[in-house]
Amino acid sequence: MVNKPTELSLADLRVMKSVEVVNGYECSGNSARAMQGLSSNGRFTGVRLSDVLRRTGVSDRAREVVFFGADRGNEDVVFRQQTFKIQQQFARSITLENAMKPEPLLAYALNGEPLDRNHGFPLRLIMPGWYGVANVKWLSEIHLQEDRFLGNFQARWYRTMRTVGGSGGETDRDTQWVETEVTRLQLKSVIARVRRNAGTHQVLGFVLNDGTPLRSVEVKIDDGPWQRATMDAANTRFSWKLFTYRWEGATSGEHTLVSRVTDSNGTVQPSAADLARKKTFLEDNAQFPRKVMVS
Ligand SMILES: Nc1nc2c(c(=O)[nH]1)N[C@H]1C(S)=C(S)[C@@H](COP(=O)(O)O)O[C@H]1N2
Ligand SMILES: [Mo]
Repeated sequence: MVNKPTELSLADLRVMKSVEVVNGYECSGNSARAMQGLSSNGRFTGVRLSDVLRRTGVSDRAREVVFFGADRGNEDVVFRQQTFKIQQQFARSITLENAMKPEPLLAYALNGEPLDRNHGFPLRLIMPGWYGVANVKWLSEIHLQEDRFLGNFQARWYRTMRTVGGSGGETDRDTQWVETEVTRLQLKSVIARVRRNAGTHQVLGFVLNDGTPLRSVEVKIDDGPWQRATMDAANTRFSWKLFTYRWEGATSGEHTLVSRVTDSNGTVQPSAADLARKKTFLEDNAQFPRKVMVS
């Protein structure tokens, strides 16, 4: 559903107007319980997706923009009682409305260097403020269509199931199950490091979110009060947002440290207990208590 189906080389894209974004994201599977550390931050360079779409022209009926990676594999798909082995290309979709916003980027460079193979050479989609999975690597095709895209990585693997209402009991008639796609980063902060610093201790961490301005980040030590942390002046809207907290008078022995972030809408990072009704493991943005030994 474009007016002019177009093939673009990397050289064609490199002569278009380039933009940069410092973008932090994490894998939606990242959590204190399972896999840890699947997050990063970098400066991506590329062209605006909206510029490319304007160049091809978009039909009035198009609603959905689908991004295909070059990687593919076989997957068993159950339809009613039948199982099919189907070939799936990695693919994700966004609405045309989101595609025409200024943020989405077709990126060919990371930190001033051409993307390397692991990070999606030659080209990847960058969706600032969204979970890792949205950032399709090894981009080979962009497809516009009217209907929703139902591929595995959109409709099946990357979704979250939670209960609302009722007692939360899984068969309680008053309890509703809500299923949602994994899209924008849920508000999260993590303590990443503690270091000794001239008689005090410095606690360092980062925040990831959808780009909403932040109100505060607080740190709690053992059973003490929440104390305000300091945001790094170099943080930008879609970067990971670094913070530090000066920990005075740490006594030797083991301590538990945790952080929590609040955004300007008043949304507060949940505790693990607050997330009890999220039944699937993706999008775990719970506060993350960490133990540290002071010698
Ligand atoms: N083509 C393609 N793109 C992909 C994936 C993939 O398997 N194939 N994985 C996604 C997921 S789940 C994540 S978390 C990010 C990881 O990006 P990184 O390798 O730059 O950290 O890439 C996303 N883009
Ligand atoms: Mo991921």
